[in-house]
Parts: sequence; C-alpha cells; structure tokens
Amino acid sequence: MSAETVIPVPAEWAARAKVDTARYAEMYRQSLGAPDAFWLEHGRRIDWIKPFTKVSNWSFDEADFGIKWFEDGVLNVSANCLDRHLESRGDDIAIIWEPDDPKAEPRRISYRELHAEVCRFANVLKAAGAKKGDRITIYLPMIPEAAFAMLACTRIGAIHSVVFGGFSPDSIAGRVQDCDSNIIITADEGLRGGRKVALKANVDVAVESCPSVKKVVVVRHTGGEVAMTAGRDFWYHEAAAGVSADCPPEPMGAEDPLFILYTSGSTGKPKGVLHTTGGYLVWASLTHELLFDYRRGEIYWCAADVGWVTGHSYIVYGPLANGATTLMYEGVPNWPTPSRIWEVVDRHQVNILYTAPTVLRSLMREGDGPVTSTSRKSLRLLGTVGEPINPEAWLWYHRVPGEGRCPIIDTWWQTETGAAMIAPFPGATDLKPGSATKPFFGVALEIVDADGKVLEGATEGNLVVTRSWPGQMRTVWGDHARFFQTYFSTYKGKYFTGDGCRRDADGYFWITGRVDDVINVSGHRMGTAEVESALVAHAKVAEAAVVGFPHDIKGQGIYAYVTLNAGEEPSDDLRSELVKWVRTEIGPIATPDTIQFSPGLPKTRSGKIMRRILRKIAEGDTSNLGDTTTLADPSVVDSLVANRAR
Ligand code: 6R9
Repeated sequence: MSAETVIPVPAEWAARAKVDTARYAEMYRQSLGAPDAFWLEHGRRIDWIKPFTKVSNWSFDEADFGIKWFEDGVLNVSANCLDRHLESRGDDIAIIWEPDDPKAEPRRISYRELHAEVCRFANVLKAAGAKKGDRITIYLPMIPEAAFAMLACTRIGAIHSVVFGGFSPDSIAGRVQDCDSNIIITADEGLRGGRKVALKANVDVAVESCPSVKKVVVVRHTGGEVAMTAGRDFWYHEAAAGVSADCPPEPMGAEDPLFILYTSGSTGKPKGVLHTTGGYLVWASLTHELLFDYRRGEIYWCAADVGWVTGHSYIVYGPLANGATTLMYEGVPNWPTPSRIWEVVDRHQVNILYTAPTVLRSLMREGDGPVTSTSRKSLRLLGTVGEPINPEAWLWYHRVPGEGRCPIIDTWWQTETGAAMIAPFPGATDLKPGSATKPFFGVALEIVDADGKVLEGATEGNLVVTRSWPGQMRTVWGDHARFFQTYFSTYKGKYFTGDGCRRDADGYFWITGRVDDVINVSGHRMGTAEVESALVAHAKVAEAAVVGFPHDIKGQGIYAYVTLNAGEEPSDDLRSELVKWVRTEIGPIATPDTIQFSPGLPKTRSGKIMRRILRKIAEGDTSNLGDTTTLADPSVVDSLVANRAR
C-alpha cells in the first residue's frame, strides 16, 4: 500500500467542522502573523480571576533566555476544570471509570461530585501540611482518585509530580529526591490485566532513601494488606471523612508552576519537565476541543495512563477544562481478551478514542475478528499518539475499528510541548496514513540539517520549533542551565525536538523518530543511558551499551551489549538475571529484549562508544557498517557481528 494515499475530509465533516479547510489556513496564518492578538483572543477561553494584559514575553537566545505567557494573569486550574462548569453542567458526567475487571462496577462521577471529591482531597492534603509550592508525588493506579489528587494539588497551588505506577522503588526515589517532595499519594495496590501491583510496598522501599517525605497518603483500592508507618502513613478514606467538601481555589499566577513530569533524555537521569499554569491550560484545552472536535455530551476516551503526559493533558486537564466526559480505564487494552478495548467502547458508548500505535499493532496481530464481533457504532473519531504510526496500522485502524467513517487524528507532541503540536484538524485536513500532517495554530516549524541550515520544500532533517507556544515547558526542575543546554543550544535561537522529520511536497510532516539517544518502546520514552547505568550497577557488569532496534509491536525494542567483569562467564542464567535486574532497577518498561555479551565495545581512540555501529548490528544490518577506521580496535566489530544475538 502506498504511503502517499490521501483520504480527503468527508463532506459531512467539512459541513459541521469547528474549523474547516479555509478557516484552518486563515487561523494558522493569523496565529503566526499576529501571535499576540491571536492568543489574546484564545487565552480567554479559560476563566481568569484576574485577566492577563501581557500575552507573550519570550526569547530562545542565551542572552535573554526566558519563556512567559499571560504573565500578569491570575487563575486556578481546578476552578477551570470544576467550579466554572457547576452552573451549566454540574450534573453532566465528568469521569467514567472502567475497572480492570470487566465484571466489576464502573463509576460515574458528575462535575458536582468531582468538585466535592477534589475539595475534600485538597483539605486532606492541607491537613497533612501541604502548602502552595510544595511538590507532591502521586503514585497511583488508574483510578478516579488519581484525577482527584492531581486536581487537589492544583486547587491549593501545590506542584504535582505523577510517577507512573510501573516504576520501581528506585525510580520513585530518584524523582522524589530530585524535587524534594514532602508528600506521596499512593494506593494499597494497583490492578492491571488481573495482576496486582504492590504500590504501597514500593513506596515504603523508596521512602527509606527520601528524608524529605513527611506524609504518605494511602488510597484503599484493592483492600490488600499493607504496612502503615505510624505518624507518616494514613488512609485517605479515614482522613477524608473528617474534612469539609469545600475548599476555595488558590489564586495562582499564570507562570506559577503547575506540575513536574519526569521524562527521559539522551543523557543522565530523567529530567523534571516543568509546566506552568496559564499557558498549559490554554494549550491543553484548545487542542483537545479542536483536534478531537469535542462536543458537549460526548464520551471521550484517552486510553493512556495518567503517569505520562498524554494522561495529564488528554485524560485530565484538556477534557475537564472543556467540560467533557472523560473515560478512565484501569486495565490494559487486550485483557482479558483482545476485544476488551472495543467492549469498553460499546459499554460506555465512546465517541472519541485516543490510543497508541503499539496498542493497534498488538491488536492487529489478533486479526479482525475481535474487533468485528463488537458494535463500535458510537465511534466517530479515532486518535493516535506516542510514536510514529506505520501506514499499515493507520489503515487498519481506519478500515477495521473505524469502518472507514472515523478520521484518524495522529498527534505529534512531547512531554516538553504540553499538548499536541502537529495533527490534522478532522474537518479541515486531508489525511495521509502515517503523517501527523500539519502544525497546530501558533506552531512554527522548520526542518534543519545537522549544521542548522534551514531546509526548504520537500526535504528531510531535524525538526525544530522557532517560536514559543503557550504550552511549552518552562524549565527543567532545579536545573535551568540544563533546560537551555538540552533544547536551545544545538540550533541557536530554536527549540530542538530531538526528532527527525520529513516534509513532503504538500507541506505534510512525517516524523521519522528520535535522532538522539532516546528510544521509544511502546510509546514510552527511555534514555539508553538510563538502561546502561542500571546494567553497570550490577556487580558482574563492567560496561554496557544500549541501542534501540525496530520491533514489530513495540515500535522499538531494547538491545543491550554487556561486557562482564574479568572472571565472570556469560550464561543464559546471567542473561535472565540481568533482565530481571533492569526491571527492578527502573521498571518493566525498561526490560531489555536482547542482551548480547560482548568482550569489548567498539570505541573511538578517545573512548567514545560508536553507537551507530551497535545500532546497525542490532538491526541485523551488518552489510554496511560504514567507516570503522577510527576505532581503537576494529576487530571488536567482527566479533560483535559473529556473536550477534538473535
Ligand atoms: C506525547 C508523547 C515524545 C516523543 C516524540 C516522538 C514520539 C509522540 C508521536 C511521536 C511520531 C507521533 N512521538 N507522538 N512520533 N508521531 N504522533 O508521546 O510524549 O512521552 O514525551 O514522547 O514520542 O519521538 O519526541 P513523550
């Protein structure tokens, strides 16, 4: 199938579009031609306690580096997601919760109920000593309490840091220490695909090395047995019974921190991406409404986890700011059967579904039967995010689950960008399977070569953003120099995304994947350096180099080259031990697919590992390894090729 298939906007979509083709072109032009006028208008889509008068104030240059949007405005995010809807839609459902176990009861929480839950949670946090500006770590399963906790933080002006429930105690500890978090919110256990996740037990181990933590709030979910440390740990339901369901929202400056979310980069430990209050909310809510064509009363389901940025912007903040009904699903898409995702769609009459390519590829493998055995009549729009979608998966999504009638909205963005940056408008943009298509309003893109030369027309290179946008991250928590260094020093005056990109003759953007040492495993970002440092932390490992390789389902898999300490013998047992080790050090998402024991690694004379060569060997592309003459010992390569793990 040609990757250049074009699927025009269906006539009925164009007719009722919030933004049609002409309007998109006009608004995009305005958004770049007169950005402050554009954002003056759209910044008002949310409620301000004190309206902003200054729209933007930013520079990507080192001398006067800084990013501010709506800087003199005052607002509260939870008030925007809750209070302002009470009069007009207090009885509308805000959150539908679908449990892991298909036989268990779903929950339906109205805006009025959500408001009360969030206020109560906020009062519990206050009683535990939380104040404006505190960093509160949230390590919860996909239960409504995760949204209550996030919104409760925003209500009192505390900064949340959500840590994905699949991360290990070490990973939790690293994040808690980095931002000096004083409170952790967790649950007894999580439940995913019928398996229990020992969340509280993980927190107990993590807290041993986190002296900043004074309180641990525990939500009772499975009822599983957990240890409670007196004076530090308390049950949420007990504390909530004794507080009021009224808590006034804290007035926050637009540039006050909203949340930190740790994400992997090409070097070092995960960095704390900081988003602030006003710009982020405007960006999340505007993109949510327009790209998903959200209309009141519709059921919208973003099947991500709140531990990732997609869950922040498109399960919680975007939809709730828009008064939408957002579905939260505790489990996994293909459990107990490969039909589950579509059964959930039917059960709750989902209209808009947003998921990841890796999910689609794993479902595709099961054939069409598990899809076509369900109705899916309610569906009218399908979205994807997290990694490049191959045209085959795109076309399958469109043809089988979507029955050819649902536009596929492929959204390219990053933790750093806050919300979507490149995506089709469903009523405006002709679709090309595999392309995220065109930039959102205010997004100024360029493709540059390695030296920073701007490439014009149909071309391929590295993707940069040349202007600030409201949802842009503002700093790396505790390390502003790293923020500048990571994103703005490669190409002067421009934000470097870390992604490669092709632009076709129609001006469509095709993301080709990361060009740095970040790999994308099932839509989860992983720094190769993180996996390497986990491996070398093992007593028998001398050195490790990790690269990604193409994987049919996961997009990329993890391939690790491991050099053992003198005297240690490679064995299958040791291989499994190392795999297990990485899972406990970081979490299951970092599980290496392949470990190749290698007596040496290809290094330059200055000691740099030549990853280009390791990538090629991992891909099985050993016919042309390129120039190996700069290697200190070129014979290492032959032995790596000869012993390639399969
Ligand atoms: C939202 C999110 C960001 C990286 C990004 C890119 C890849 C995300 C994509 C995509 C192609 C898409 N990515 N969406 N690549 N098409 N629609 O995933 O954030 O976890 O920070 O990952 O994911 O490589 O740079 P995050």
